[in-house]
Amino acid sequence: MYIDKETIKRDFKKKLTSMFAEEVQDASPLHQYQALGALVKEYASENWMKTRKQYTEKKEKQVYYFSMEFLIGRLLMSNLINLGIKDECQRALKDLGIDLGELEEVEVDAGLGNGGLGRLAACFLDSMASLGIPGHGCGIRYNYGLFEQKIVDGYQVEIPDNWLRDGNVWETRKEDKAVEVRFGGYVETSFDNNKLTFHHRNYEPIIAVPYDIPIVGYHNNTVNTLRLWSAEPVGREFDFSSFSKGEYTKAVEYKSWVESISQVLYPDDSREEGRILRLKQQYFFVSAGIQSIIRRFKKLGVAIQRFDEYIAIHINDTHPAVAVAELMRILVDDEGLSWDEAWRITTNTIAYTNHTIMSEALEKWPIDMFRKILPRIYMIVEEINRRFVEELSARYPGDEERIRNMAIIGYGNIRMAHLAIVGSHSVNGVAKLHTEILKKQELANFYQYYPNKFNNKTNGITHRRWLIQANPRLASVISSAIGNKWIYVPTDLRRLMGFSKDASFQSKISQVKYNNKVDFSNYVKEHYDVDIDPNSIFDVQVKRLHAYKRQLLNVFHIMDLYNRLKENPDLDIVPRTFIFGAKASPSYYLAKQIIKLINTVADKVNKDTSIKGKLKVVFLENYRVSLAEKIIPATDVSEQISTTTKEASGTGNMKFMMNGAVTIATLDGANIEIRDEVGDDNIVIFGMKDYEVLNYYRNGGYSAMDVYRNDIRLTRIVDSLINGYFNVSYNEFKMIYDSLLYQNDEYFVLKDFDSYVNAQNRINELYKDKAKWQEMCICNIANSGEFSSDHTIIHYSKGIWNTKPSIIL
Ligand code: 26V
Repeated sequence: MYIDKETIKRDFKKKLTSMFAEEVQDASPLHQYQALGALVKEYASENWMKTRKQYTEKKEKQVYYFSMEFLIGRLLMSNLINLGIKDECQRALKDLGIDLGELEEVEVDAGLGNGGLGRLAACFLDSMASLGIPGHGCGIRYNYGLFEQKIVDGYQVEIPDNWLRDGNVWETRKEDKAVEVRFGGYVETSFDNNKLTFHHRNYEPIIAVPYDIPIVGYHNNTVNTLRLWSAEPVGREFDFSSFSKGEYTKAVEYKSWVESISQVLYPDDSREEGRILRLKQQYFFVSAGIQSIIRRFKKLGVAIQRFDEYIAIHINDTHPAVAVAELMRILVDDEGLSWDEAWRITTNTIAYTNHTIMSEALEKWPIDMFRKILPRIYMIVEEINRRFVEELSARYPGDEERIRNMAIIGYGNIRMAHLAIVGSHSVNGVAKLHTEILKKQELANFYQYYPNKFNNKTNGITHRRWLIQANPRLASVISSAIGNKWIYVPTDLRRLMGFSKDASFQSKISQVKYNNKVDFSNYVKEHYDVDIDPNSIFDVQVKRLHAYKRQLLNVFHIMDLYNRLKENPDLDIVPRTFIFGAKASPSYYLAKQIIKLINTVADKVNKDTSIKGKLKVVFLENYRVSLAEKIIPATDVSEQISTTTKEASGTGNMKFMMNGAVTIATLDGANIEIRDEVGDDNIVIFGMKDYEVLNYYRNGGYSAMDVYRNDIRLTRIVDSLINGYFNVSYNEFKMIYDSLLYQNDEYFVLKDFDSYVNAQNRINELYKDKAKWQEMCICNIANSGEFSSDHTIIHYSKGIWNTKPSIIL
């Protein structure tokens, strides 16, 4: 799309007038941002209509990505870039005395996700639209996203994320597309026309109202839709009738009960109470989403028996797995299909991605709770289970244990992963190792039973947001070397390999990094009043705080380095700035202690002038998408140090690589595939191998206590957690201490310590050789195209969904 500067100026002023009756110079940055956002949305609207129309007219197969989380962050800049009007817009605003960069900062992140899983969904939406694939998102419009994190006295404090306070310029409320979702009540059966029929009685109805957000493809006229559902009480009439009967309180209660459903995103912590509400959230958006798909499908005038030829539904983890039963319910109860026909359609339509082997994240719902909330859905799950167990008994006669372990319902629970596997035609892991572990360990029984369902789809990231948008300096240096084909075909970045030893190109790359580091240093100075040196190595670990991600290992290395510097202030190391960013789940106490530890170490180290500024530690508050966009382009060393086998894929690892950081990593998740791309010389690997970890988990034999006793560095570090070394209360880090020594260090922090310190020493040496370091950085950028989510989405599209691009002219 091309719009000239003068048109943008005129349209922008008009928007300010119509929305706020203000002139440019009188409008606040918020109003300026809102007017610009509304204008950009308007520019996208024609193509939005066109896209929808073409999909319908050509009866294109469409895919719906069902996810509890879409961590989309900000949209202004990515929409401007994808529409192709960023530069013109920047110039227009400049003429009006407005800095586009400043307006960008006004936008509040849409933080509707916890971490990797939610961000992946957002990257996938961008890639589907940019590839012209008819693919949409379906989720929940939470009134509150993931909590905002404040650090007070070194502790995490959670603050509600009221992201809708000033409205959301990107969404359109579609009241006419609302549907009803039913909870509770009971089911009556009757014989109508010789057919067993089910009647859901005495249920609580809820209205699901969709809010649509345009998903703009890159320079291709495609605009797909992210549809987020909001829960509302049924009609005003309800309130009035209750009121007139003197049941005012009941009406108010009903209203707040309904609204609680889309009120808040759950942190990814299964310890959290209030799981009932989460089950309601799941059914709420799944039912609404499927109803609206059916409604759209019916407009095509195609027989319902062919539903699966026109629709693919992808479920992002098990959170939307109730889709299997809901689609069955609609096909059997509402459409009158036979069970077998409905089952064929359902399993052909649905596909499932597993994102973790962490057992605490495997969803189970107690039968009683499930049945009470979703009585008809429960009956259907029971029937699916009954038939599945029958099949299993035929295949494995007498093998009761196997059958019990594989059943969907067992030990008083409904196992959502089993429902998802049985009810879909494809089950995929998110990196090669992860998929192998699923096949050989976690889901081995299912893999034996359904070998053809299992497949791998290694995760990816959108290079448009994570390179073009977040790092414009780098994007421009790349294009000046190899042209801009890489923007459309990201694997074309490989051609940078031809420049990896080129001194002049190396110096350009190094200059870009330096400038990004200066920008980030200024940000840290402004927000944290900490001076960091852009000439030091920026060593960064940003991700959710989890024991398995081992932020603790990173801290222990810092403590060791500090001890060494105290002993020898002239130690020959390149100055280092260790940067952390991480939210801990509110009830995950160990994780919160680790945050406190990082801040405590930071305090001690940063104040100590005797180490001559060689070491700084910064904990960034409130890590989120928009902060990731600032820190990743400024990073030298990317920390990907999870306990091998535990990180399903990781996607931050790919973002850093694409921005020319060197990775220090265990051979876990997609780190392995990154290593395969760049080769051993361009990544620093350490730590236990997958088979060693699996062997210890299976057979035991690890003694954390021995490792602690035999390594004097570790004795000192671990002891300092409880011996008054830090100026904190005696119990402050007791839980960390106990997890290592008395719970035998489940994640092998102590075991991998020595190998990690050696790897860090290698980083130090490598960095000293400027040319070699730059070569490594270039090699990482050059090989990152493989990890564009465009690539991933092409594989989903061909291998799972059977969708194809629909070019919008
Ligand atoms: C778990 C739970 C448990 C119940 C409360 C709500 C909730 C929400 C999220 C989760 C965690 C889901 C698993 C997850 O986020 N996995 C991550 O997925 C990324 C994308 O595939 C992958 O890169 C990461 O390695 C993986 O940890």
